[in-house]
Amino acid sequence: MRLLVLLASLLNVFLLSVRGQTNLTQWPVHNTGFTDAIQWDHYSIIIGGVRTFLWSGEIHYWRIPVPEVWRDLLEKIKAAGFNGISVYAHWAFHAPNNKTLDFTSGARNFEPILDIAKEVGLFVTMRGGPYVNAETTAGGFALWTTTGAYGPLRNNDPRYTAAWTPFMDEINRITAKHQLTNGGPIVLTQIENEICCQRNSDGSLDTPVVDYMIDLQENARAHDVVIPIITNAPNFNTRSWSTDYLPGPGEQDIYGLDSYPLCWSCNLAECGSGSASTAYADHFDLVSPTQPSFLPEFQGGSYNPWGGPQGGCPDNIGTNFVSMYYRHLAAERVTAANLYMLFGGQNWGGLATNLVSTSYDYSAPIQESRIIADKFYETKLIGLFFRAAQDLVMTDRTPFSTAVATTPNVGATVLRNPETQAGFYVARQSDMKATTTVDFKLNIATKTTGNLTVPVFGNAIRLVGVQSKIIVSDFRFGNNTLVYSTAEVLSHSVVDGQSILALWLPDGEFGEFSILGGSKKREVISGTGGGFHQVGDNLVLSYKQQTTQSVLQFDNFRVLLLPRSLAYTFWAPTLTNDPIVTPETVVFVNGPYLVRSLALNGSLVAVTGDIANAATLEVFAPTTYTSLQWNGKTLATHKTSYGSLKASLPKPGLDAATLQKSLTLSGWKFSVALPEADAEYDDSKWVIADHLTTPNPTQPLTLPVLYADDYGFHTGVQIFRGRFAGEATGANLTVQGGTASGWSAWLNSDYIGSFPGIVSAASGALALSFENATLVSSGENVLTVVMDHSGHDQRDAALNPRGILGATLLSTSNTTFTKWTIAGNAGGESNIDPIRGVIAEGGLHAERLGWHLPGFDDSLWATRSPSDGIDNGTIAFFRTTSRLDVPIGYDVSLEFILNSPPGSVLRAQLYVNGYQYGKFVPQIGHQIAFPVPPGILNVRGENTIGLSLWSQTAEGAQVDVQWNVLGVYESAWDPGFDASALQPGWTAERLQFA
Ligand code: IPT
Repeated sequence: MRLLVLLASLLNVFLLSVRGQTNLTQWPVHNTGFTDAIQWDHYSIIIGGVRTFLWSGEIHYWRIPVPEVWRDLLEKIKAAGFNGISVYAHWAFHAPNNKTLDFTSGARNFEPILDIAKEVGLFVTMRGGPYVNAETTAGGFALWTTTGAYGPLRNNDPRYTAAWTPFMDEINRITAKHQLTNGGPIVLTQIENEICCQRNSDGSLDTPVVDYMIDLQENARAHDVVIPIITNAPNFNTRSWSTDYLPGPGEQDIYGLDSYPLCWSCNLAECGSGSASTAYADHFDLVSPTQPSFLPEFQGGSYNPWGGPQGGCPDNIGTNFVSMYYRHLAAERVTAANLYMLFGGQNWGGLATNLVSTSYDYSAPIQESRIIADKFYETKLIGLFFRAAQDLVMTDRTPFSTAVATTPNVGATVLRNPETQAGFYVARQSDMKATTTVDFKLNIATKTTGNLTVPVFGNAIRLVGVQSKIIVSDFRFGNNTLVYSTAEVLSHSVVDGQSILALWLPDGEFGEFSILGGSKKREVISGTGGGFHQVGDNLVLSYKQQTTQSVLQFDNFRVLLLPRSLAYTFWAPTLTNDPIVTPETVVFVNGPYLVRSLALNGSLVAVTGDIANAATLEVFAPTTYTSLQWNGKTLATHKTSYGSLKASLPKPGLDAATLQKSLTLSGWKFSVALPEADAEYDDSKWVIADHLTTPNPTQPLTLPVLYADDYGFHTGVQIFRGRFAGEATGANLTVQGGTASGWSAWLNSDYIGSFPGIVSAASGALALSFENATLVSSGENVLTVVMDHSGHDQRDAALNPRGILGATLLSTSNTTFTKWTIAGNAGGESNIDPIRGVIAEGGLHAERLGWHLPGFDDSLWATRSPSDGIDNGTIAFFRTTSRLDVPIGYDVSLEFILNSPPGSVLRAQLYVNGYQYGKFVPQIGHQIAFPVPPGILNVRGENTIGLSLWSQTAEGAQVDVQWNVLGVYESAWDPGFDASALQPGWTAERLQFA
């Protein structure tokens, strides 16, 4: 069977070269064999019989663990012209131990994100794992698999198979329930993530991996998942799992390539040679010619490494990147792509792998604070175009060439629809990183009007540095055709049976378009026009884009000319929730910061959305509609001379500066929080670390084994207490908490030293002297080691141990440790707080006893603020409450800013209503701003704020904690929902974890 498929595809490739690029019947149409609701071929994915440009963005429900917020995000995604989202699951998030699977508590029930996607009108690509990578701890592996007891992971080892099977059973049950054929939004599902490789370097099959992929595929099919299974290759070289390339077992339905041309973090040193290639078309022609050119991950931004700049690297990954690289996808004939990330969110609790800090903003189009700004708007320009350019779903390609442009070092890739001959000239400078401004004309071939050099009359097309433009030819909209347009198409809509075409240009640039068959009517009904020219039967308009909108009326359609500044706040909401958008369902709106929805109701046009400032709302609705409603309020509406409806949206009553003034953090309470350092501390309920062997492939330097994972603690701070009796002058300790982690040690309550942490090493080794500590004359001494845990490594490095690798006493009389005990998160794998989950907290005294939780009684604590801090090498905890009263009708983006005096060496963790939403380590890095979403924060109610403060020097430490208002929006989305179910409070059960 496989052989036949291979022969068929080879024959097709052969036919392609013999017959040229315009033969329509040469490419086979595939399906999974279980349904034809989703098909695919060389050109595109065909959903319900309709060829679709799948333009999607990645969002992780576990990085925004508040289901109510998912709607806000998905509405923003839809508004930017996307028709899909892609969702990684997270095995560790659902599986606190190897007997429990939780798909019901809080955000662990992720079915609402699927329901909301369906309601909003977005397809879903489900990427269930079991491995996901994603800069999350252990790449998403259930943390109990990191011990080594399940083998090296990601192969056919029966121990590993038995571990993942129940999780994937459930993922696939949910996937099947919500797949397209059952009325749901899921159209694709991915198994595993970037797994390499189908073959060994000598070409033989890598059977353990191949069998694993077969098992994963069979698991999906056994649960009636009938949609295509996709695979994502990490780079151009692995070439695995494609049915078109060296066929063999373990292949998936649709091959995809992940690509981050500017690297995936702003640490450019990570950019190996080759990762910067963007020659996707050649790659897909080689590896998956009978399948659509598909990027399951394409750079949406880049993650924030420890020590990197706050907010990722917006400099090289902003609007210019969007303009150049998202258009380049089209140039490479890509018709399915997913931006990783579209919304990043946060590594709250212990979610981060040790590469990254709390922020997973990713410089993504939607910021971690949920704010949308220029990058989002620039992405919207291309998203609306992909949605509107129906002929782009089937094109043949002529590679980039400067021959089509009249200026050196400028060129275009030409895409042509073999059925309609519609052309897409993706123009750019030869050097994608060139920063010069160039003007050029383009030599185009049109079906209707022959060869032309455009613009014919007006000023040349301009590219300002890293910028690309898609110049269309024979572009169909409604019953009309543009012969060409040097201004870019934004969208088109059909209202009262007449098309409206929206074109945009950077403010002040020149555009020209030609109307096939001309138009008797050529009326400038608003704003300015330009020069009209009759060319044969066609009518050409040449114009300079003003900073205002122009509206032009032709015989049977209307054109809006928009400058980029207004195109940013131009919206094209749809009247149905079909992700495949037809122009009849689109209504144009301009003005607001965000438009979420539009409905036609009686004579009312009901628009919902958000504004931060006064705006003018304009809607291009059918003539029978006479008034506008904004977020439920009917507005004084007037009809413009050209028939649109307009109304003023007054400046919202609340603004960021006013809210900022009303927010204070005061009334802090304080407690010391390191009683464990005392030799007398009762740790009789702690786990005794007495293992003399470990399943971990890395063997310890000394015994007993002090790997925390071997004792059921996988995340957060861990505390180790080693006892000894007798003479010793110091200790040699090697402690591994992951890169950027650190540790400190105390002997009988005396602080004896710290490893402050560095980004380049996962462990720190110190020879600590007992010189400044007091040993007991008789009885036991206790050495207490507190280790910060920055997360488990990814991929096969997930097994790298965390904990003490080696501990020896410096003693002339051979004194040795007699007993070790370990404390980690309260309850370990027993999951005592299923809502926040085992990943949420660590083993600090304050965490174990639940001091960070709402409802803990701190009335007997002293009054002291974190900015007063602590004055020796110890750990303390601060608590306060803060009430927010954000008025109904407003959404807010709030964050906490943490600061410390220069030179501070400390580790602080911020807790909001029991959730750890910030790790502040000034000696390592950048991050001082910690946004917290509604639902974690009560925007109408009381908030319990906690701060753990661990001084890593004998001098003590201070941290200043402040509110910061990032944005205030009058909004249709309500952040003030009741989130009490997500914020379980303190119970006396916590007392047992002392
Ligand atoms: C790619 C991973 O698939 C994804 O999970 C995430 O880790 C991303 O990188 C970086 O943010 S792997 C990369 C080598 C392309």
